[in-house]
Amino acid sequence: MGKLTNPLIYEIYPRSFYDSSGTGEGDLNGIAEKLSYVKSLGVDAIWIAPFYPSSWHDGGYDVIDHCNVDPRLGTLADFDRLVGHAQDLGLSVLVDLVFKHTSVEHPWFKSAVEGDQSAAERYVWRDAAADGTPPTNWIGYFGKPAWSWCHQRQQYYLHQYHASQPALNHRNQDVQNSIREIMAFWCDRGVAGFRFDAVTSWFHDDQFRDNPPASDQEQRLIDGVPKSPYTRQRHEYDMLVREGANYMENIRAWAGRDLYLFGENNFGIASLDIALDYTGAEKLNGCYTTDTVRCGHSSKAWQNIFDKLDGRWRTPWWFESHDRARSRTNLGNDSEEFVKFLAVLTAILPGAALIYQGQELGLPQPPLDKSEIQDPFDLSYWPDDPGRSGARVPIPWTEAKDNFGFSSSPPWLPMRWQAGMSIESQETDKGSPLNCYRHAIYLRKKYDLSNPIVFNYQQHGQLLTVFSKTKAGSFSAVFNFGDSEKDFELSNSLIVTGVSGGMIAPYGAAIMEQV
Ligand code: TEU
Repeated sequence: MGKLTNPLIYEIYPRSFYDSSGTGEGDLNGIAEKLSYVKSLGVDAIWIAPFYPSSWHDGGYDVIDHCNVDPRLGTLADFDRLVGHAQDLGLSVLVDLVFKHTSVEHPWFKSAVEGDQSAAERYVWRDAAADGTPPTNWIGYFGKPAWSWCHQRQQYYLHQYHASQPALNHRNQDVQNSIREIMAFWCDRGVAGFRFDAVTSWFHDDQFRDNPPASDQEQRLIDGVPKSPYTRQRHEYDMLVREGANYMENIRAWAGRDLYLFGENNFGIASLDIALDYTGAEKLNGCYTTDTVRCGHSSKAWQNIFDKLDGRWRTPWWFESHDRARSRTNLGNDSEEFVKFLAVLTAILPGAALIYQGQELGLPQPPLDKSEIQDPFDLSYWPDDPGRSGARVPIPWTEAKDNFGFSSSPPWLPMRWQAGMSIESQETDKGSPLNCYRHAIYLRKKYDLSNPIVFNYQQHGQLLTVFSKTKAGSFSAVFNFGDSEKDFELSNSLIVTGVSGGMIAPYGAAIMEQV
């Protein structure tokens, strides 16, 4: 299969996609079984969230062995079959590599704890402060101190997420060699590229300076909820770019030219600048970032983003992931109109884009009780933050079977979907979100909309208008981000939602061909 350029990538969270073995958790064979559905959407690639042996304290992002499959999800032979099947269908497979940290159960960390010095150097250790407290005031992303005490070594180890996820030291040669080997291992199995987890957090301040107390404004910058007494492991922007962004050149050199590499920017401040710094011809192809998802509901925000990117389409667009509450509820007004609005927007945005499983169904954020939640992020910020578990509830395949056809056993998170939301119901409904996504993706491909030669945009109050010229023609699009109707004349429309009788409704959108 050819090299990926500006791909449309479908994210699969394996535990919640499809369960082929009746355990209540999805698995690799389940993905393979349902690949033709994924193909039918028209996407170019799948990104499979971690399926490696894991201690499952952080949904699989606490890896014990980077080169294997967790027995709960299958085997390496299942993975190979999945890749073969994907290739037959013309779908590229991207896997998620977690190099920010490992699990405490990883053999490297276990050896480090047992006293092996070279294994210890793969991680970040510090002595306690004179009064026995952690060496710095850093707070992790899950809201707790970023240091945990290791009794055996009589030292603290750094972790910016859960205490079971000790941070790797990327300045260590053995870590770098392992990254190269792990990438080669998956390339040999036929993957077309990688998603690098939390890629902008791989480095820490090597001078171990305390963070200043966070200002109110800084606290609000983190997803709108004040979460910690200190800016959370807020590296100097300078260091992030100097060391972290330059490190991407090594990653590219180790991976080779042909792989599609993208990363997740989880740095909340100056997030677009950082994403741009991490990408480019010698670095990552793409780096997705919170600034772009947050502008889901404002025309002015889009104008700012487009101005800032200035044709550098290296920040894959996304509205959902396994880390965010469902967009219909979180960004929109819970209407089907909003779901279709995002589908149309996804069609015309230049560059790569991500779609998360179930986004194409317009699933709302499902209600969960605190007692049903296992995710450490959600447990820390409950109930102030909408959390991540809702997006991880398994997706509904059919209403005709128990557990919406996801599994023959009770699912690992309760499924409370409304009637009509399943894939089976939406397949037969021409006006469903699913069919709107299919149509939007079809247009994106047919007219090469992800690769514009010219891309202009204008914001007039609540309306955003876009003009795009590609090899396949000239197109205009309109999006109503406001809460009132606006005058609007349609001509030569390719896809329309919420436009009628010369008016465009709130969250109405259209793409038109200019003939
Ligand atoms: O996410 C990093 C990250 O940005 C999250 O911690 C984010 O702050 C949080 O989910 C709120 O939106 C990646 C993975 O996608 C996430 O699932 C992991 O928990 C995390 O890294 C640690 O590996």
